[in-house]
Parts: sequence; structure tokens; C-alpha cells
Amino acid sequence: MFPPSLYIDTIVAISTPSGRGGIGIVRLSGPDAWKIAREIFCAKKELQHATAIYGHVTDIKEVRLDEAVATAFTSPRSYTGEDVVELATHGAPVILNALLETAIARGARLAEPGEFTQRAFANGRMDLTQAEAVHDLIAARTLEQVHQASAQLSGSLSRELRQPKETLLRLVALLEAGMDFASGELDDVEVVSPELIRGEILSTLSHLTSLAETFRTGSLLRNGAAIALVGRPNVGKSSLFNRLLQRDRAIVTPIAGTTRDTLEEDISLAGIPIRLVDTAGLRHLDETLEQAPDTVEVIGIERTREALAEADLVIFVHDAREDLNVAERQLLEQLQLRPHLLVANKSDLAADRPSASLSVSALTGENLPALQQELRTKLQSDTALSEVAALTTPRQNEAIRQAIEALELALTANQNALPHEVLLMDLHRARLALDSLTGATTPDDILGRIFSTFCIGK
Ligand SMILES: Nc1nc2c(ncn2[C@@H]2O[C@H](COP(=O)(O)OP(=O)(O)OP(=O)(O)O)[C@@H](O)[C@H]2O)c(=O)[nH]1
Ligand SMILES: [Mg+2]
Repeated sequence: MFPPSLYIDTIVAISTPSGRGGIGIVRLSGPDAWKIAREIFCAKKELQHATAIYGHVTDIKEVRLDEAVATAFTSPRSYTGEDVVELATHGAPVILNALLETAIARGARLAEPGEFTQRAFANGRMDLTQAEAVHDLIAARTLEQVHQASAQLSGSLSRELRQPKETLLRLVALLEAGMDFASGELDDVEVVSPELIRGEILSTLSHLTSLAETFRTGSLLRNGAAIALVGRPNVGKSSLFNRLLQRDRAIVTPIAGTTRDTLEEDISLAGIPIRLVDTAGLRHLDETLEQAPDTVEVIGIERTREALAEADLVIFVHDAREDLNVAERQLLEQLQLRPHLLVANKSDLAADRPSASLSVSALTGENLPALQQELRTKLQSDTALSEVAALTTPRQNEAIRQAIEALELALTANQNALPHEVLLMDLHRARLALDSLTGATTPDDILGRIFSTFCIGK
């Protein structure tokens, strides 16, 4: 009926976070999940698929521990595809641990990290992109990350890959069939035209290329970006930092060299998780400062350079009342090749002074929304953030890149009229790369297509 689960042992784990909570859940999965649950959980009613049953749980000595609600699932209609029971009690670590120990004493094994999801994957309940999405969903820090992971969990990436993979498999089937016949007696079987092959390769390529373009957005949403505020001392970096954070985190004073160390805080900008970094002012940018920096400030400035090197986006702050001096212009020059934003702060003090850069006032809040908007624009690539079928992990990106590379080789082979064997090698490489995301294609998948596309042998 259903393919049996690949695993013979039953695993158990506390599925809710450690610490106290209103509810805590112990989850069992495997062939003995129901049997073990029945030994721990007592109720007036029998366990039933996808039904919550009220009762109580007992410990190893069969002493009553707590009230509980058991929700059982039968294979394969469960998260892991196996028999599963979830026991919900009050969320006290002692209760949950006692329950865990009892389950282990009754024959379950403590689950490894991620093992429930690994079983779900192995039992065909989800493909690898969905398993990755489970991880991302749990790790999400912004709502946009949730939307992204949730879409991927529902199979958005796999769906996006379905069509290019389908085209690819059809082409492989056509070529395999053509080759078999060409080498046999049936020489007159129509060979696939080079134009058709080219068309199919191009169509697959264009699908995959547009998907590859979503990686920047996808990985930005998944991993976030580091934004560093740099500039000479006293221009108002810390004041801007506090404004963007919406709280007084960094110390602000009129003394140049107030910030001695880098400061980091997390914010969310249009759903993109951001690590915002305030830095010690770069004293060499300001010749007017007479006092030489002390040891602490020297180290701080070294850290500023590190933060500058690591940032995905640099906000270069200068004083709106003055033009950039020589040293500042040099730094700006160095930043040209990287994402950066030049900001003139203290616009409130430079009312009638025109500025080439974005003028803001950390003091009055003037133009802060424009700054935030500008940051969003700089961070987002041309692809819209709402595009959910994005590639999120480097693994996914690498797989798509390999598939594209193989298809480009296939295209060249096609243009140079190389034998179909060569072409097929490239196409199979592309297929394998896609398989690593969506799950393997079996020889039957290809054979099936060969026999369905042609009416061979009658
Ligand atoms: N009028 C006005 N004053 C500002 C503005 N932003 C900052 N200041 C003042 O400028 C001084 C320096 O501000 P900070 O935010 O400490 O400057 P900083 O760039 O972090 O300085 P360092 O940490 O020393 O490098 C403080 O007295 C702030 O109140 C602004 O937009 N307008
Ligand atoms: Mg500061």
C-alpha cells in the first residue's frame, strides 16, 4: 500500500524550546511510537489519527506526572511519514525530561538534531529545498523571512524547477531514443532536429537564469546584511545609529572621539535583517583635530577599518556644513567600487547650503525616512522582494549555477553539431544538478518518457 518507512527505530525528543512555558511537547516518531505512547499516556479514549485526546502521562515508575494531550498520526500522514505521537504537557523542564526518559526506557532513542526532518525527507514527505525551508522557518527573525521560508516549504522552489526539469527530461528522452534507433536497424526513425534541441536548451536556460538572479535577494533575506556607519569624528554617526535603532544605544557627546569601540545592533529594514554597526570616528579624516588619539582610540579606529571591510553597505557620514576635505574625498574614492551611501548630517545647521549628498539631521529626524528608503533601494537588487521562489542558500545557488554551466556546454555542442552522446553527457550533468534540489530522477522517469513520447513498436 504505502512504501514502508526506511527506519526501524523510534526516535523521541522534546520539541519545544528549553526553559519553562505554558506548554511543552515531547514528540515520538517511528514504528513503535503509538505503542510507547500507550505505555506512558493514559486516557479514557483510544489514540486516533489526527485527533487530540485528553489524559495524563506517567513516569518510569508509572507515577502520574501531569495532565496531557496526545495527538497521534498514522504513517504516512504525518510530518515524518512515520507513526507519530505528540504528547503536550505543562512546559516544565522536569516534566518533559521525565517524559523523555520514560520514552527512552520504553524503547525509544533520543533523536539527533534535525532527525525528524531528515526522516521526513528520507520518507519522501519533502524534498531537500523544503527541508532547508524548515530550518529557515525556525531560524526566521523577520516576517519577510517567514514568508520566504514558508513559500519554499510549500514547495515554491520545487514548483519553479518543475518546468525546466520537465523540458530537460523530455530532451534527454528524445535524444536517448534517437540514439538507440540510429544504432539499430531502424535508421529511418526521425532524428531530432538541431533547431528543436536548441530551442529546448534555450528555454531551460532562460528559466534557470531568471531563477539564479533571485539568489541575491533570497540570500539577503535569509542572512541579512551588515551596514557600517563611518566618517570622521563628531559628524553624528552615533546619533544616526540611535535614530535608525529608534533608541539611545550609543553614547553621543560633542567631544570628538566619543565612540571608542564598534557597536552592533540588529534592526529590520523592509523585512531584511540588518546588523547595524556604529564605529569610532576616523581621526585621520580630520586634520583640524589637534589632540592625537590615545591607545584605546587607535585600537577603536583599527576596528572601524575591519567593520568597513566587512560591511555589505557603508554609510559614509559627513558634516553638511562643510565640503568633503581631501582625506574624505580619498575615502569616498575607495568606496566607489562597493555599495555605499554618502550622507550629509546636521542639515538643520546648514539650511541654505546645497548638498550633493543626501542631507539628513539626526537631531531633528529630518529626511530620515528618505535615508531608510535609500538604504532599502541599495540593498535590494532589481528583483522585487516579493518574488518568493528565490534561491536562498549557497547550496541551491551552486546547483543552479552548475546546471546552467552544463546547459551552456550543451548549447555549444549543439551549435558545433557534436554527436548526441556528447550533448547527452552535458544534459545529464544539468539534470543531476537539478536532482540535488528536487530529488533524484530514476531511469524509469526517462524510460517512461521515451515510451510515452513515441509510439514505438506499436
Ligand atoms: N545640530 C545637530 N547636531 C548633531 C546632529 N547629529 C549629531 N549632532 C551632535 O554632534 C555631536 C557629535 O555627535 P555623535 O553622534 O557623538 O558623533 P559621532 O560621529 O558618533 O562622533 P565620534 O563617536 O566621536 O566619532 C553631538 O553633540 C550631537 O548632539 C544633527 O543632525 N544636528
Ligand atoms: Mg560616535
